[in-house]
Amino acid sequence: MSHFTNIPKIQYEGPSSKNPFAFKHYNPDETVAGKPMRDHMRFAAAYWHVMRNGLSDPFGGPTALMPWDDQSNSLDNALKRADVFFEFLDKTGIDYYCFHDRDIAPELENLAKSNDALEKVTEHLLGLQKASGKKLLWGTACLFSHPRYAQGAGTSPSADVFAYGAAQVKAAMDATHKLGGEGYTFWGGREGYATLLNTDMKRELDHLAAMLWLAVDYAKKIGFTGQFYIEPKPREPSTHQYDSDAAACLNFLRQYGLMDHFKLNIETNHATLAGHTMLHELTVAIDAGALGSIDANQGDELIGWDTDEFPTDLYLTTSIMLKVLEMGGFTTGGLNFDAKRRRESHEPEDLFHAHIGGMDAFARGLKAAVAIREDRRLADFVANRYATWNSGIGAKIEGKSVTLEEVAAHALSAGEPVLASGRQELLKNIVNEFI
Ligand code: XUL
Ligand code: CO
Repeated sequence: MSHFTNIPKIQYEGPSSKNPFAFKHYNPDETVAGKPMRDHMRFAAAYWHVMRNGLSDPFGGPTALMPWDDQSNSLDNALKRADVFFEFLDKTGIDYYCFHDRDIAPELENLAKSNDALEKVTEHLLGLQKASGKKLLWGTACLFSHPRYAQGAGTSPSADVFAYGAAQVKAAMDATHKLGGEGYTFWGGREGYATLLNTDMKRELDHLAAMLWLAVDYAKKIGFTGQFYIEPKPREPSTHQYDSDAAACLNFLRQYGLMDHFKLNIETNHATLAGHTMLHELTVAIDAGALGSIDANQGDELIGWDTDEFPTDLYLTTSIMLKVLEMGGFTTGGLNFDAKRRRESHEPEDLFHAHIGGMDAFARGLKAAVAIREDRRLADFVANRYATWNSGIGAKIEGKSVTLEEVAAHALSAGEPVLASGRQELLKNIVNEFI
């Protein structure tokens, strides 16, 4: 039975098409820079936004029409939603999805019953995956919605809450493993503090690391070889979250010896909230060899919270794809639309417009990024800008084969340095040639 009866399977019709249910730029099987577009992007749909987001905001309740959903917390309702979701994946041509345990299955009276429901839904999802060829990009546990996590999960002052969270992680990892998930994500929604007056920060961070180590060890035990990710976000819901940005996450991973086991899942709107550009966060992650995956969305400059809009900004998608190409493409990761419709876009068809727009925006970003790289003017400029490091005193400093006295002697003999222009305006003009 179809739940999106008026919506066709979305096909590529090219830039001149006026059909709102067609791709104008995303042509999944078209080869760009050596591989099909679908493999560059590895698009994923977020179960929580597509199936579970009623579109409420801090001032008003849900508006989204979900005629397939009876609004009950029953297993039956959860199973039916999964069918609808797979129809959505089929019609949009999105190859991957991501979930939290509590999006796909209900939280019931106790942990044993919730675990049981999760197993049943997982079984059902496995059947849907096999029938469709769709794949799981990553799974995760929701350790932030239930009131028990109000003071954190891994960082809770209560060891029993930690244990409950760990049990959820175990079950969510089992589900992810069963579904052949290529990754497992930790987003620490409540892993932070509201005031240091009641907080032992060092102890909380030790506990958070302990949670991650338990997961790493458990993965080995069950043979889960997927990639672990941490997703940085600076605030909201907490006042201060420990995983505040890419640099903070990397510092945490290094401090607790977890660098070999984790990569970062970088989300655009979280970068914005951290006071960084997405380009900055991606650069920090890539330079550490730790960019794993991307939560694709964008924020609103006029609203100070995590608005999770669908990515439509071509400068943004171009800069993201420049970075993805620079690192040689995704391996386990992809572009997960952690994005929701606006509250007033409440009809089911808006789900399609939203994802079509995001996919087309990334297709244009990919093509622009490939052209910018082939053109080479940007890359050559950057390489040239550092030319004084290629020989002479620069090469000696980089090679660590010089003393401070020798460097000082160089400065004395070389005289006042001559700086070349940074040419920011020219470089922006060059980027604009391709967008
Ligand atoms: C919240 C957020 C999460 C994570 C997964 O801002 O981004 O949905 O992506 O827990
Ligand atoms: Co996210």
